[in-house]
Amino acid sequence: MINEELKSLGIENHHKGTSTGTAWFGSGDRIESRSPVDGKSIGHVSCTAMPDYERAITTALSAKSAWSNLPAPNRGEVVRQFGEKLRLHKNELGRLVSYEMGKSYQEGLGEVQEMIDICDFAVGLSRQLYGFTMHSERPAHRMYEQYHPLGVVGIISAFNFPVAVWAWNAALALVCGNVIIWKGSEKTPLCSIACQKLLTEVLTANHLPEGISSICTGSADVGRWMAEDARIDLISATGSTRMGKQVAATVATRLGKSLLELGGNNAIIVTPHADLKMTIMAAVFGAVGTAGQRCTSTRRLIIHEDVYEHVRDALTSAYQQLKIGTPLDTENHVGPLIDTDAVKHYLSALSEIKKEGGTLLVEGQVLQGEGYESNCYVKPAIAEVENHYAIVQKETFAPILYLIKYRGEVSEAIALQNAVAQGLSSSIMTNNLQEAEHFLSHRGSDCGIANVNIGTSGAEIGGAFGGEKETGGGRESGSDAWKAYMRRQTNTINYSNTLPLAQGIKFNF
Ligand code: UN1
Repeated sequence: MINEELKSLGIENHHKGTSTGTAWFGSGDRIESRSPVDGKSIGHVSCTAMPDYERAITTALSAKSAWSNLPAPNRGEVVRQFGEKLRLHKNELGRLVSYEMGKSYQEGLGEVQEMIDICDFAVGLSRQLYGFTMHSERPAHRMYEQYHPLGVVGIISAFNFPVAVWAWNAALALVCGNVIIWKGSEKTPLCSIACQKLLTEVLTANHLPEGISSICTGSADVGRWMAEDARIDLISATGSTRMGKQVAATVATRLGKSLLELGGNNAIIVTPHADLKMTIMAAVFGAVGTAGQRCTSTRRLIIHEDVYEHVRDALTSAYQQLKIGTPLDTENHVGPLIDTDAVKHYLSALSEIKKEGGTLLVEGQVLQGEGYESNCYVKPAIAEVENHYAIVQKETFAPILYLIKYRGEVSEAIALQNAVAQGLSSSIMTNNLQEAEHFLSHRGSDCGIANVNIGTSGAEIGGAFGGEKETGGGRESGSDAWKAYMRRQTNTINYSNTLPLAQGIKFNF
């Protein structure tokens, strides 16, 4: 089903999971990529064993100076060409994302569009990368700051955004003058191979050396090697909070830099002043889009008691209309979960909800029969719960939406929203200015993303993306997120013939 796409991406015969560009190797275990869409095998890929990793990192180090010596706008030109390449291959790559990961074809295309957008953003950035100048307290002195490349940037990404999250990191890291080494998810190895192939074609056409972009394939072991490796200047990791805590601790013991984008537990607050039609649309898309497998998926709805019943009834009836099936058919709203392990987590969350006293308004179910052969399709569920339940406090990567009632002022809803360990994305649905501004103030949402009258997911690349608390604190993508990929240097230049000291200190000899 996907053979045409693999062929036109030039990866139909690629079974090696390690690459430094044109070289492909891998002597580790063979893993199979199986589509959650139909359960069929897409291909086998050999993982990265320690000697393969060593070869990749050595090659990356050897490419460092060639790439960082290239002026930043020239690096931007290479990234521009990569964006053009992605435009040409948007359909095939979008389809591969959809088939290997299980999100809808529209969302697969959306991911590739995000890659194109971040390339455009990075091209502009390559002529900026601004530092401040400041006035010295000493006469005839000048002070300014500048940003230099870090060296090697390691990228660890998750299955749910198998291409876009890499591209956010890769495009910025590259224009900032770094070489990159990427471990994508072992659940979506062909997406990683396809991206590496496309970027390598551009690097090769520009006569650039091997090692500017590398990939590794494998499980947590490879991630650990990277986290422990002092030759990697920055580890940018996207995934679960559990993974992030391990990476952060390991990188911290060598005082390395890390950029973490971890779990969310995102809520929409629905006040009595909400446009309820928009609310239902935002909540349904946020909860069931990508089968609830975005880190920005809507997990909780915190609804005022005055509109609670209306919202509850409208949602349960909207859920009856949902079409669940192959994500390659645009008529379907909900595709499969990534694998049968994810289905197990979904089922155990449903039984936890009941155990803790929650009520399932829309029951969950694993679907079977024609079209559901992969055993990865589940019915989105809605549960009435209380915010403090242990299961509600956890991020379950599945389409389970929690309804929580609040009474009184918006501050009550905000308190509930903030009463979780994660702090990624949040929204309020209201047409009341005071409520909206309260939510956005320092007394409001404690998340990295706070929206008004839109849902929690679907962030644009132009803003800095990431969150607080157990979400890890890192920011990727737009705004000044690029600064994490460079080292800052403060420079003071004396153009006088004397040597005045700062703070007025006299030192005569
Ligand atoms: C993620 O789920 O890891 O906000 C990233 C969104 C996307 C990014 C999600 N643009 O839905």
